[in-house]
Amino acid sequence: AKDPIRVLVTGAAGQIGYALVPMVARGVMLGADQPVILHMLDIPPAAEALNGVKMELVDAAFPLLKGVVATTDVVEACTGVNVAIMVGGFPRKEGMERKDVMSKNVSIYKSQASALEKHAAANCKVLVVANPANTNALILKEFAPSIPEKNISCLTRLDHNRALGQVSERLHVQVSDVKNVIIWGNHSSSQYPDVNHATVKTPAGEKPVRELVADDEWLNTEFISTVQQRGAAIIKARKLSSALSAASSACDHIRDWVLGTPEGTYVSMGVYSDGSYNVPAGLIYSFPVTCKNGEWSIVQGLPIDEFSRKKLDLTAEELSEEKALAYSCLS
Ligand code: NAX
Repeated sequence: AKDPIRVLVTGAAGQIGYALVPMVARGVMLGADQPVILHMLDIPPAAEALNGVKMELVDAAFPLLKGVVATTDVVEACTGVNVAIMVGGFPRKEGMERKDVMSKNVSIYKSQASALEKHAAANCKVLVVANPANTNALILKEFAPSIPEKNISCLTRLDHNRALGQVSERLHVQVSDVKNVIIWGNHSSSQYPDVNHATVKTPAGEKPVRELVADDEWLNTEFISTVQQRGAAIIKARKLSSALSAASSACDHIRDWVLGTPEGTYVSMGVYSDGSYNVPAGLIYSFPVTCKNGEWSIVQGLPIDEFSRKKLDLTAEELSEEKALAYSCLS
């Protein structure tokens, strides 16, 4: 039997945490034959609720779940973890300045970076979900210099999956037959959902999404804004932000990263830019990637038209501004 993998979920008493931990315990993230030990972190005001989640995990009698650590101590939470899903953060409340929210998250991600750096297993893979996800991941990277930058990422897979979902609804095809949409840039409304390289599996072979939709106007306007604004639409409908789809997408992100992407398929991940596609180096930016042997690589050589170029640059500018704001919170 395989040795258990230790998975940290921060913010585990929150709504994404509540959807995510049972998925991890059922093998949705790391495979149906992979035992796991869950480490759950939250802050003291949520300690009792966190313990309630632990009770439910025990009650669910998951065969793959070999242990549960539920704690408000960041060192205990980070010790020995192989995978860290950072869902905890400071939410933006009505009337709050962007800078105040940034400042709270910078201090959270700075201290959690240090704890991970000192106490996580070597080669721990980190996924930041909490907003501002790209910039929180960047702060984490800066304050955990001994964690390889290849091991730090942020979640844009939910946006990617939303784009697949929109194409599938529009064309009345199975979502599993749609692939290679791309989310470029920030996990915010400046992101660019790009279908220029996306295809659909049909009985006559793979066809470009642009050819099948045959409505460039829709693809260049409504499709993009629907994906960009989907988070807000969920809040309006549910009076709560996306949780099950965020949790499921976090599982997809880690599963593909650890176990690999299927041949010919790419997915979107927020990763440290090396300057590919003329995106400024030193930002955590969402790119198309493929994964093999536990490592992602950015898909190279995709042609970028003028329309796309502008959108890639716009979301990069927003990320540069966020980065500057985050750094101004440090001084
Ligand atoms: P909740 O407010 O339900 O849960 C957040 C939890 O984090 C709470 O239990 C809170 O006590 C805890 N927490 C706060 N500070 C902490 C700290 N320093 N250490 C550990 N835990 C801490 O929010 P939820 O709906 O679960 O969303 C969590 C985060 O995901 C938010 O930042 C949200 O904006 C972000 N999202 C990111 C998405 C993405 O695709 N990247 C999509 C979904 C979601 O909006």
